[in-house]
Amino acid sequence: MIYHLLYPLSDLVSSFNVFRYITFRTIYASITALVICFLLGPWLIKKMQALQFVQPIRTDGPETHNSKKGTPTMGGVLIVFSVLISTLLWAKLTVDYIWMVLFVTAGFGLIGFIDDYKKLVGKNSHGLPGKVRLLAEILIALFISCLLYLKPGFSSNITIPFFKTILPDLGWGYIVLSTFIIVGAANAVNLTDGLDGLAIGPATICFVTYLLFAYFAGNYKIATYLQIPQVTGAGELTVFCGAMVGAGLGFLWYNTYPAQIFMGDVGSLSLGGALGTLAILTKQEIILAIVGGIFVIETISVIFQVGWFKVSNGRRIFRMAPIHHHFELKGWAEPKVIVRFWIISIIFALVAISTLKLR
Ligand code: 57M
Repeated sequence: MIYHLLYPLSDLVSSFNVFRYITFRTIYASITALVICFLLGPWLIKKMQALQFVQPIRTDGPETHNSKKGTPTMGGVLIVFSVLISTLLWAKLTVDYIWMVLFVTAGFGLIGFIDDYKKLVGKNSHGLPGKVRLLAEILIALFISCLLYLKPGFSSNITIPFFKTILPDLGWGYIVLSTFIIVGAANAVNLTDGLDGLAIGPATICFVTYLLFAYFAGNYKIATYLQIPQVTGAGELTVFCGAMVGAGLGFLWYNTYPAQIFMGDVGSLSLGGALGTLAILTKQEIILAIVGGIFVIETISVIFQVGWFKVSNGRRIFRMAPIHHHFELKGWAEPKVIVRFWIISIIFALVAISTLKLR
């Protein structure tokens, strides 16, 4: 909004010319989201405590989690709120990609909010029925995927990491793939959010990576040089990613070990949904599996654990899945697991960025 209000006045006030630059607006979108988190965080923690929106702890989990009983949850409302406000303030609102990614962020956040609310108020640990939640996620992802597919000039080719010249055209199959990526990313982040800062750390690292991807895809010279798909308007998604990075750091300030608040499904689903949508809009779809490698590993650990449990009549591969619990049960202190997963996440991000140079 600030761009639309102040940039037109740059003839009168020359310093307003700065609002035309994506880099400037990205930095201030990040700072704005961070400040909102710092201002509202303490109030939200007290509010959730007063409303008794606190996390029930399952008895079948690692014993170290029992001390977490009573920790406020649904802190994801702070992430979603600060990202929405900051993006609406600093992004160019005539770019449809901004509304698409905000729609998914808010839509998945609402699904998570309803799930959390039913768990906490309904006192039933299941929340929304799994099928209903999955259907709602698929409908939102499908809507955006169809909207994108029908957008004039949209390409249904996908980018294959390491192979720049191979750009298979999936046709309407792109709608299926992008729906799968958005829903899959949301649920992968959701599974990962099982230790203090374990989801928000890697998610923030992913948003920094897609901040770069969005800027490169939206810049004709850079996209041509790197031989990546040039996506007109994708550069504005850099501002959204900046807001997400600011919100992520702001939430981490309270979610770091020992957590004062958990993000809840409202946070994990909105973060993952946004990440999946960014992968689609920037035409960097498959590389999300590398950027979000930690989320992939966590999800695969569950698939293998449950699958092996079934085929081997009750035997387990890991001491407990997702894999972060396996390391906890091996005796790693929680902060050790968390920071090591962050380090691995940074390595994944660096490898993903390096593939842009590889031809
Ligand atoms: C999402 N939720 C956390 C918090 C967070 C199929 C199976 C793998 C499903 C999985 C599951 O229940 N996943 C749900 C993970 C929960 O966190 C809440 O959920 C929100 C995210 N959606 O924001 O509100 C617990 O995680 C801990 N936590 C922190 N700090 C944080 O910042 O310590 C969360 C955020 C919180 C808190 O203890 O209560 C979760 O773990 O449930 N199930 C599991 O992950 C369970 N694994 C399991 O059953 N493994 C089995 C089979 C099914 C694979 C096996 O290995 O044999 C584990 N989780 C729990 N207990 N709670 C282990 C048992």
